[in-house]
Amino acid sequence: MDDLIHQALQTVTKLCSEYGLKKHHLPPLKYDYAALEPYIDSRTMILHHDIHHATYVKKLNEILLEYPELQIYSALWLLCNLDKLPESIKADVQKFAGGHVNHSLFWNALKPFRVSDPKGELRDAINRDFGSLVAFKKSFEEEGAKHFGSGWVWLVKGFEPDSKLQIITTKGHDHPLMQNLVPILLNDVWEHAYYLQYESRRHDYLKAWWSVVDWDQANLCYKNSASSVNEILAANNKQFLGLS
Ligand code: MN3
Repeated sequence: MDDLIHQALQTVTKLCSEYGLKKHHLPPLKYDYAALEPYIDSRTMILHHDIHHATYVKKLNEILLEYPELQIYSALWLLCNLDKLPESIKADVQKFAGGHVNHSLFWNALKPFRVSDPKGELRDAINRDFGSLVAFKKSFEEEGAKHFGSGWVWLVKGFEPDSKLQIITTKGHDHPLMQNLVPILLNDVWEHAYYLQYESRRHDYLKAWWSVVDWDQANLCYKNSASSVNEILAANNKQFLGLS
């Protein structure tokens, strides 16, 4: 019996160290704060990454302190499973997990060096569904500019292999997977993303932003071969737990 208890304790300890009490972390930027200038200034980058994004991560971890059973899930899983969370934390998890997920994607969608246009399959799909890259960019800017209040503008696709590309906007920090759509490219239209440099000229920011878009990253997202939200979330949880 003692052996059994000992074994059980060992298993629990192992599971806790492997799966439990995981914290969410602010991912470091892969480039300097000033690297995206003159399109995005360093002061905006410092505030955006080190204050705004860092606060979302801190708040998310604070909420989850009381809920060890939720600490084995990635922020994306939590965001896409709000209906499984206690009512009292649902709204805050939506804000802070969403903020963490979207900003992590956003930093990765940018790159400081001279960018080229989209290539291969993504370029073909853009031409097929929007007519041309120029027409796509114009629509993306327009949707981003007219979105009311804080939110994000996205290029997305469905899970079906022949699904068309679409431009959507989401409120707050909501994410396309919440409506069964796969994100390919995103831009932040919260005022904190542009106001220091562009003031109320959101459209100017949206236009300038193309100069720092990492199309290789968008291409990778386009090629995402997952067949369902659950498949993406399972892979994301594994990554969060360090199992992949
Ligand atoms: Mn932001």
